[in-house]
Amino acid sequence: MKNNIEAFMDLVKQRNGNEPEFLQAVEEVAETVIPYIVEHDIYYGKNILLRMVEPERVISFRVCWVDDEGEIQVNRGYRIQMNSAIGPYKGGLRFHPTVNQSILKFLAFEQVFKNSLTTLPMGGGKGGSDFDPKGKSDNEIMRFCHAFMGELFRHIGANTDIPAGDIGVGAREIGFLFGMYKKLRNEFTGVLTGKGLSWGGSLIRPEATGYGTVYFAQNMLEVKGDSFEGKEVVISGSGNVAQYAAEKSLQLGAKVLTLSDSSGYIYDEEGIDADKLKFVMHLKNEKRGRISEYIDQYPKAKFVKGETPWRVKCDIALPCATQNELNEEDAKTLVDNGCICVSEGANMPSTMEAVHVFHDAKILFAPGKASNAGGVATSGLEMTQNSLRYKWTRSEVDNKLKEIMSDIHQSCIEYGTEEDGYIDYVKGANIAGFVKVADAMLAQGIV
Ligand code: NDP
Ligand code: 2IT
Repeated sequence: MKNNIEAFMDLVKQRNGNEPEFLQAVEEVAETVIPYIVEHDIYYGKNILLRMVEPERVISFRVCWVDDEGEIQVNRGYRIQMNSAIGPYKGGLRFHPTVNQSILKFLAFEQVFKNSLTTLPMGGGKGGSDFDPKGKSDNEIMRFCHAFMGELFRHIGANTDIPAGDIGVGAREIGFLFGMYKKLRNEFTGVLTGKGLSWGGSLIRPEATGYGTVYFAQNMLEVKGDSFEGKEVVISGSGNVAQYAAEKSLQLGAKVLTLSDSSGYIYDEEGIDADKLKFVMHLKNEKRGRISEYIDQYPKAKFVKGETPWRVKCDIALPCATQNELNEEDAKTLVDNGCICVSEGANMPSTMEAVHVFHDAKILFAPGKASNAGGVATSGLEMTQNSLRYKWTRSEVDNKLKEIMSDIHQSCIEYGTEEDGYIDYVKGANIAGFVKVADAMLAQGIV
């Protein structure tokens, strides 16, 4: 089996040798899916995984815009259309200076499996730009978004490819992107999700990824007869996903100890309660400030510069910032400190070595493609409401989100339960995600 996986990875490395994040995401899937393929004749010998690691289309384009000083800026835009076997391409846009083809291909690849898990008919894609939104004025953001859509519009559409937000792309950016799409196409369609409530957005979409990450953790804990009540929770990030993961943890009776950004983390021993979280939301979403400013408001808390929060003792860890933010050492520290549950809000925040540590310690561990799928699932619900020209209530959407997270959890149990009863959620999510896409690809022939 090891030989099969190595031979497959050698091929993928030959073609994508300079794309480390993409190779990492593929290897994690290959480790669990290749053994499954070998045992199942309908998939064996069809190069099905080799077809899945090759994007259906990679689009790269120039984005020129003028900054507030009158300087002409040039950025690079991308859209990776990874797999459309079960539905139109669907996935977020990331604006961050680290964005490159490797990062977007890893995200697009993960998205294919994640979207398959949601039970909704969505293929996988991802896009973005190396544009850095930090420190830019609202007008600069608008000009960049309009310039970006000036090219992207010809590659997307409500039945073709439906982008949404990710790091650096939130409600403000989706508004500017939607405005330009509508102008260029002269049509009002659900081509983007994460829209504002008055122009086609869905209730609960802003909350969905964070809430879903906590609902998934709740499902895992329930299997053990446990809950969030009274638990200490460590969260990384302080953006969209982290904020709503914190909110739901608090609603379920847990104590949230940390939040972070790329400069460091804040540790509040007394707990980040609902009022303090409101302050953080205003600080990050309106003022676009730094998490270190938390201690100016709450001096009893401390700010630890340049570090991630994984050394803080906790019961539950929710990594909600970015890829590879939790390494092997961090995983060992969490396990040694008694952490019983890790639910990934971010995409691939744990390195492969860290995932192996969690697996070997047999703690509850949910990979992002299962636990953060609530965001894209609710995007799918936004698409449904747009098609119906209808609007569901907050509780209707929240109940559907809960149901979807519970269905994903069930799929992981179905495909991931080991002989000793331990649930390997990585294996479960990868195989369950794979089967649906692979069956569709087989049915559609070699295209
Ligand atoms: P936001 O832009 O709202 O927030 C990102 C947060 O992560 C910020 O606190 C940011 O800090 C921090 N961060 C970003 N890059 C780094 C880095 N290199 N090192 C340390 N911290 C970093 O993004 P989201 O909350 O939407 O996304 C967070 C994660 O969740 C990403 O992995 C994303 O792919 C994933 N995700 C998002 C979904 C969504 O619906 N939004 C759905 C599913 C997954 P700083 O301000 O300093 O950059
Ligand atoms: O990684 C993700 O799932 C997202 N950024 C959300 C994608 C979406 O289409 O809502």
